[in-house]
Amino acid sequence: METKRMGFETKMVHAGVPRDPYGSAVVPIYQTSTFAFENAQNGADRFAGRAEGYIYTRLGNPTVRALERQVAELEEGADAVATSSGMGAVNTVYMTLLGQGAHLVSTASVYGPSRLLVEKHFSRFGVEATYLDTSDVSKVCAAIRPNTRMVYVESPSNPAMLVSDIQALADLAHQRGALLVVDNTFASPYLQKPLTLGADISLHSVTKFLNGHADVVGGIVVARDEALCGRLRALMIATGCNMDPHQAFLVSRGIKTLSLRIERAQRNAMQVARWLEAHPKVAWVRYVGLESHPQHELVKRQMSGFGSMISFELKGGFEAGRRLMDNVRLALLAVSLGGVESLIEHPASMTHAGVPSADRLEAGITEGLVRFSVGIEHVDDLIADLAQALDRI
Ligand code: LCS
Repeated sequence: METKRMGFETKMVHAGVPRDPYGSAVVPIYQTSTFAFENAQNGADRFAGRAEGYIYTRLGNPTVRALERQVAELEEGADAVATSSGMGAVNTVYMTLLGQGAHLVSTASVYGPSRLLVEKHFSRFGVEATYLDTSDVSKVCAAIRPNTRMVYVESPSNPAMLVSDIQALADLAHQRGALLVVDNTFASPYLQKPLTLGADISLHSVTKFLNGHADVVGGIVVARDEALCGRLRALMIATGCNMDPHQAFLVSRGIKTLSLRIERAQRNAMQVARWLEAHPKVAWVRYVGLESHPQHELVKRQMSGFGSMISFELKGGFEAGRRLMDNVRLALLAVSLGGVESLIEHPASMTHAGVPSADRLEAGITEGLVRFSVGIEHVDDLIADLAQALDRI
C-alpha cells in the first residue's frame, strides 16, 4: 500500500506493511537469525548489493524493516534505522557524526545518559561538548566553533521541558557547517516533525510514546536524507545494536494507536497540569500547554499538541516530593514515560542522578522536581490520586 500522501493516522495503521503471500493483516515476526540464499551466486550478489534479499538479522530483517518504513513515513524522512534501545539510537548518531577533535553543542537538560555518554566516554576519544540552554538560539550561535559537527537538542527536554526552536537551529547549524539532530521522544511524530522543520535527524527512544505500552525497550533514528541514513545503518550494523524482530513487531503494533493514546493522554495532562498549578502546596508547574510555560508561543507554532509530560515542584521541595511519590497509589513510581499507564519519578535521584548536581541545577533540574508522565486512565482518578497524596503532606 502506497501511503506516503495519506494522513498521519492512515500511515500509523498501514505504512510499511509489505504484501504477504498469505494475506496476513499484520507483519509476521520473522524470528530468524539468518536467511537462506537461492544459490552461491545469489549469496554473493546479496552481499554485493546486486540482488535483493535479506542476509542475516543484524544487517536487516523483514519485521524490523517494516517498522523502519512505518516510522520513516510518520516522520516524513527518507528512511530509518531501528536500534536495540533509545541509547543505541543516540550512540549510533554520535558515532556516525563525531570523530577525533569534533565538537557538539547540546541541550543541558537532555536525558542524563545521553549527556554522560559524551562526557564520560566520547571525551576519551577527543570529542568536545558544550551543554547549554538551547532554547536561546543566540547562546547556541556563540557556542558553535569551527569544529562543531552537530547541534543536538531534545525538545521538549527531559525533564526540564525546555523547548528549542528547531527551524532556527537548523538554519544556524547549516550556516555553520553542522547538522541538527533532534531527540523527538517527548513529542513523537504525531505532535512534532523535526525533519519538516529542517533538522537532519530525528531520533526516538521507542520505549516511550511510539510503543506506548511499557513492554519494550527500543530506539529508532530517522534521517531526512537517504545517504545519511546509509551511514547511520552502517554504523548500527558495525556496532551490533540492531533491533530484534519481536521488539519491532510490538512497536509496530503500539504505533497503530499512537494518535489515539496521545490525544487522550494530553487531554488528561492539561487537566492535571491546571489542577496542580492551582493547588496551594505546588510551587510551580512546567507543562508546554500552560500559558505560564516560557516557550508557550513557540510550542504552539512548532508542535500540533502539548503532549503528556509534566514537571513540577512542591513548596516543601524534595522532602514533600518524596512523600507525594510514596503516597500515590494509581500512578506507578517508576522511570520511563509515554505509556498508557501514569508514571511518577524523581529525576535528581533517578534518571538524572549520574549528572553532577551543579550541572543538573544549571539545566533546571532542581532537587525537588517531580516528573509525571500522564497516562490514559480516567482523569478524575488521576486527580483524586494526586489529591489524596498531597493531603498527606
Ligand atoms: N532519549 C530520551 C529523551 C529519553 O527519555 C530516553 C530514556 C532515552 C533517549 C534513552 O532511551 P532507552 O535506551 O531507555 O530506550 N528515558 C528514560 C527516562 O526518562 N526514564 O527512564 C528512561
